[in-house]
Amino acid sequence: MTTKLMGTKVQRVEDDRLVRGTGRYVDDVAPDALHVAVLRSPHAHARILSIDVEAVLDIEGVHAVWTYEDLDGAMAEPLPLLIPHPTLTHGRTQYALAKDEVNYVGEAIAMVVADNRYLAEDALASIVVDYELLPAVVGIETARAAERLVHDDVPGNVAARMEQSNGDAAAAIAAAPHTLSLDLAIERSACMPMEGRGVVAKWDADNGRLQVWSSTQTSTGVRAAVAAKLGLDLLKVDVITPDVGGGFGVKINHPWPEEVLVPLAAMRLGRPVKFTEDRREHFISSAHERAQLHHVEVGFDDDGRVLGLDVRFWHDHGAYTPYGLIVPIITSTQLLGPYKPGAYHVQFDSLYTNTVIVTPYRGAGRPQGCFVMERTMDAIAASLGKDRAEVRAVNFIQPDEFPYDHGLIFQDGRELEYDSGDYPAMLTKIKDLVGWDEFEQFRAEMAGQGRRVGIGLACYVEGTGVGPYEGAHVHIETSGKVKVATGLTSQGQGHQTAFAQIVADELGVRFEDVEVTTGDTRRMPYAVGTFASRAAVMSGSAIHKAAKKAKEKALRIAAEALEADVEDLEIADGVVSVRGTDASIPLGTVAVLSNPLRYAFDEASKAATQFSVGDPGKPPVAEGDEPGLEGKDFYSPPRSTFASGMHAVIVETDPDTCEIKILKYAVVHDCGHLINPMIVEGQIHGGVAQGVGGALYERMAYDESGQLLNASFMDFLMPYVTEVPTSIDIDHLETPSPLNPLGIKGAGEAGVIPGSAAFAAAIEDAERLSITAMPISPSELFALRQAASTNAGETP
Ligand code: MCN
Repeated sequence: MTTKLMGTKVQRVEDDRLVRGTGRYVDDVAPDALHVAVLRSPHAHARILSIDVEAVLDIEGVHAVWTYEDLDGAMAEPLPLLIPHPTLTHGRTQYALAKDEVNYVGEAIAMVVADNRYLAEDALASIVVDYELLPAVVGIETARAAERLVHDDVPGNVAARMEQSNGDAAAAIAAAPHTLSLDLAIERSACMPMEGRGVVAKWDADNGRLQVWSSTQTSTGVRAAVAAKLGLDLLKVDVITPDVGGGFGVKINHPWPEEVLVPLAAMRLGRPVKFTEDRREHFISSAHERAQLHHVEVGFDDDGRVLGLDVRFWHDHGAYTPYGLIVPIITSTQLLGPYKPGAYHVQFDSLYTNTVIVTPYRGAGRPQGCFVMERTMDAIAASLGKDRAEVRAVNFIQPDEFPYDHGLIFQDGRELEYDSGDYPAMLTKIKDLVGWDEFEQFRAEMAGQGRRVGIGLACYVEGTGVGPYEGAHVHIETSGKVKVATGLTSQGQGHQTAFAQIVADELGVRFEDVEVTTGDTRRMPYAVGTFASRAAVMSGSAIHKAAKKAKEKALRIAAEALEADVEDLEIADGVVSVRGTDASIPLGTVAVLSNPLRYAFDEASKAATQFSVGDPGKPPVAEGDEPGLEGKDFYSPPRSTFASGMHAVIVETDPDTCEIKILKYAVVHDCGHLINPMIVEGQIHGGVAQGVGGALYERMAYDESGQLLNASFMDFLMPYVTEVPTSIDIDHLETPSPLNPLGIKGAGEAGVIPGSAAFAAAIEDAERLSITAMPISPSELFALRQAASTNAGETP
């Protein structure tokens, strides 16, 4: 009897290899490749008057130096705008190499291909660029003021203005017994995967075939872009994503300039070519996120029930909009969290600034939305003198109200309709886990020792598993081993383990016998990518369906071989047997029987001969079946599935130094049925660590001229292990999704979403100060204390 693996803590198969240093990353591919170095703009906004590359050509070891002038065909066109939107009336994307103008420090201007990176980097110094400097637009306030423009033809620096509403929010607020206004800000930050971006290309001129290895979250997206830009047929381009040292969203944008420039160089030079991003490049030439200013108007009743909510916000989009409006659209819809907002109106402006582009970073607009809504809940509770958890509870969507339609359109263009959840049960769990009701006693004890503590709570709902589709291919070898392929990529989420669990359960094979490949267009050419916490829902469901097909075929063939009815068969540990008898056949032998050619020529066919299945010349493949023991299928959901969670944190603030210490961090999480609770908890741990970074440490410090002042790990503060909680108390709730066969919802971004909201609440509770902007540093907390005591007429 094979034990079901769904829901069990199976050890990750990836880890042994990775922790021993035997992973294979893009930079490990083609050690003999030529290297690319990119000349990047030192100015945030400038016209390029001339570029002189003459001196570079004389340098020994340099194979090529190219600027925009050397690009032709589709390569000379701007990079694609991946997700257009009707309101994105002024979308702009950059060129692979800048044409005429640069719009942020770090924008690619020229490339050198040389024997090695050292030579290529040195050669960049010999390129002479004549710039006419233009005034830079840095920060949301400057962009809004529009005294100067990022793009001459974009009035007001507004790339897009979008609004949605459900009901008449203004009227509801005007009629409400209580009202509040809040201004809330989140600063710009970015994800910092250990491995930066990277790409390698090899051109096989004899076969007209291009092979590309990319550290990407979408190998099929890169493939489509490379083929289109270089004028190649899709079937002549393979994109392989080997091990990826983290993506966290930034690697979903594609193609990066280097992702098309490196293949172009490989084709032109007939040699393997490589680009590996360094850390400084990651800071100034990949992508950032998060920066938004928000204005909230809310009307509510005596219980704290929201009657009307109006949110206006401004999104810093950086210099270009390659990924469309996904981030602000997510904020505008997902800020509603688990609540019924009464009448709702939201409007945002997506603004150009002369800074690095903005694309989704884990959480993608949700940390901002959660901050806005949870700050609003806390403000309502404070104004009514009510318990913060109680105010949340009166606003919850109730378990019997699902599916719950918010009357809005979500990021995927479909209705914002929650599929399932149980927010009251979750609130009970988080209160128990963190000790909410006992906290005042703890506060008093701490105060007795001269210590200041505070508690904060934040709730969120997260749309996960967005479409349109993912596919899977399950192939049973004659050895009985099972090879599974799905097209989306892995950056550390443990897909090889979780997907193997699904296949082992469905097929009845041993977990050890299943091997999963992701992100290789040679194995699965149709796929979308890994983002929006969609792999478990999308590929998990597709794999489940494909395994089911393979199983049905195996049972059909085995039934004929065993002269039994399909209904009487079962598969366990990779062997098909007739229930209640000794008759059985290994799946590997069924695979032999499924393929007449293999039967004739394959050594493994001996097994079939020994098994004696009747006429060896007549393969028992049912009429209409294709040869081979495999199953292929796709999954396409009707709409997103909505996971949810609640975080609570207890902090201590130092009365003298303003240091903020985490005493307890608790998480209750609902991602439907869990495939692997250990992986999900690992995802939560990583997310919480990023949430701590976003709340207390990480920000992009631009000066007025658009120079990023902290573009290194010396200056950009990422939390070390010493700054993240040593233990996180986690409890799960499983409200299955009715939208997919396994009842799952996504989990990959959840941990990061409520970080800023929960910390702001806890610090506010400890300090009795209003916290309206995150992240918050000890010196900012000190300034707030000083301002408060000055206002109160005390000596600071
Ligand atoms: N899982 C599960 N049961 C569920 C849901 C998920 O066991 N009910 C497991 C899945 O099988 C998968 C993991 O949890 O192994 C995450 O699944 P999912 O929520 O589907 O998220 P994705 O796999 O699509 O990963 C994307 C998500 C995003 S959007 C970012 S950003 C992110 C993240 O995952 N980047 C990561 N987690 C990351 N983790 C690592 N180590 N590195 C990154 O770059």
